[in-house]
Amino acid sequence: MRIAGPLLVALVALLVGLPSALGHTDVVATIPAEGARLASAPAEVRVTYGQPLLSVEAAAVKVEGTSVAGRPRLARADAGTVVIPVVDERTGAHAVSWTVLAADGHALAGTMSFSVRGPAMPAMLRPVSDALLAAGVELRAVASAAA
Ligand SMILES: [Cu+2]
Repeated sequence: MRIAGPLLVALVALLVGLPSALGHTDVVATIPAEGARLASAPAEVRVTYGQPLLSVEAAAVKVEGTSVAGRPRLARADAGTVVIPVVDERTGAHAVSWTVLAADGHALAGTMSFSVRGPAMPAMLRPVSDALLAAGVELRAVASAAA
């Protein structure tokens, strides 16, 4: 049986086009970006898909296994964006994971990570340095009283 050329082309185009037409959406961006190194913890994590989602089934942000995330939701102005509040400011590696329902009803899971390095060393060490200075002053006072 001979299939007419134009019909064959149309059939192939339809079959090739099907997966993307029926396929679910992908992550197009996250805030913070994957691998980002931040000076302080973000107020929230955003994961944006290329198409609107039905719902957020679950989401977590963990630092050394401890959850720092609040209740996740879809952004009011953009049903393609998952918003995960960060309610506990911690330094270190932040592991983000989520499961959403795409518009086609498929559950999509994803992960990403970023890190928070916290304040610079001098600021962190300032209280220690102040305490050492105060201790030094006390030691001198004791030494002069003993002399
Ligand atoms: Cu799908």
